[in-house]
Amino acid sequence: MINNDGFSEPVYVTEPLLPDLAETYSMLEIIWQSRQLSNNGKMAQELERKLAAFLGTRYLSVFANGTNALQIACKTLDLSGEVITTPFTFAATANALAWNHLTPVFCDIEEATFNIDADRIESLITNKTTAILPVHVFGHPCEVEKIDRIAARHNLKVLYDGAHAFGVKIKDKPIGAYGDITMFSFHATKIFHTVEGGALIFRDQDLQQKAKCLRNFGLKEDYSVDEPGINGKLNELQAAVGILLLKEVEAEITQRKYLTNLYRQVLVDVPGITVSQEAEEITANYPYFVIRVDPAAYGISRDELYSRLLSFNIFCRKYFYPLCSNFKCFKGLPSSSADNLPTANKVAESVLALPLHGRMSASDVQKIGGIIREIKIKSKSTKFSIELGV
Ligand code: T4K
Repeated sequence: MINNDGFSEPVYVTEPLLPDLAETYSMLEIIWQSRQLSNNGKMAQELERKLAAFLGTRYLSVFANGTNALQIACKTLDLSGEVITTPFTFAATANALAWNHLTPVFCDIEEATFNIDADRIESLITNKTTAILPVHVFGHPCEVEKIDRIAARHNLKVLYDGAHAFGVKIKDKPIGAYGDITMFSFHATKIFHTVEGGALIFRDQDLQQKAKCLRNFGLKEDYSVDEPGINGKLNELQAAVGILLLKEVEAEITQRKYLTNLYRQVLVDVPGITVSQEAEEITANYPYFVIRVDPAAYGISRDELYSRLLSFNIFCRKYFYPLCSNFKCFKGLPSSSADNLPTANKVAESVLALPLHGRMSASDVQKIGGIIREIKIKSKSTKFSIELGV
């Protein structure tokens, strides 16, 4: 039994946006009649056209998932040796490099945005460096102009991991307009999704043609293969989900913006809790609501808050803890040392993503904020105790 003040049903960090079921059946009927289930069928092509228009680009292709899209992007850009990236990201970013036999070189992050610290990138460049792989963490744009200038000076490629950045703009310029390639994830937990899926936006048509060939085993028109590719195709059923959800995504972002601002209001004066503020000149997409917990001022640690919230049926996520640089497979790298990454290590110990999705109501957010405030008040007493009512 849960505390009376908690939720009777679990509240998860996110919940997927779902297409209208009747419309989904209609799309399935079209697919059933065509019997084309995969291999760049009509639904996948229509989704690509619609997404290109929505995201303001000419060169967009869809893939089986975001990780697979990143792996294909590395091959498309002919990367080798070392790639400078951030440790404060989902495992997929560094893993995609490792799967291409590339060495991630971890760069520290900015405390304010959680993004790669562009001012530290140049000191990590060696004669083995071929690219920079920054992540627009939680949809907040990196210092794209600075990064693109560094890349131009050192003749490096720039591959952006924009898994969280769907629809984000900088001064009305689409986020995919920067760098050589930008990846978006269409996983079910994202604001726009195709159940599993992803996309790449390319600087030019040549890169797009190469990636499309690699997505289909590397097969050329005569069915020969020059460069071994992989199976990275998005199937027709998933593309249909994407076509339907594209109509819903603006409403989803609007509701998330409303809830985000509400969270900010409810939590802004809770000692020890830091909330993000609206960034200037950015069209944001509100994929996550991430707070930072300062144990000295809040009374308990991030990990204790995470556990206490579970007892109220609130399931948060510690995005992104542990850092990629602290994973067993990357820990031995020289750039993984804690001395090289002081800010990233500090931030990873304090972040907590609270539930945020378009099916939540204002009262859900007020209730979660109220519980976090109440935990703080109770933690003032020397011996912390909350009546769990179990
Ligand atoms: N780069 C970055 C920066 C990324 O964040 C990601 C993925 C990638 C690259 C790779 O893109 P993909 O290859 O995934 O396209 C989730 C997602 O699986 C992952 O896509 C995402 N980032 C990451 C940040 O979050 P988990 O392990 O936290 O997901 P999970 O299963 O715990 O889901 C979170 C909550 O969502 C659950 O508590 C309940 C809810 N949920 C989840 C699913 C899958 C549902 O209600 N229904 C569902 O179907 O990784």
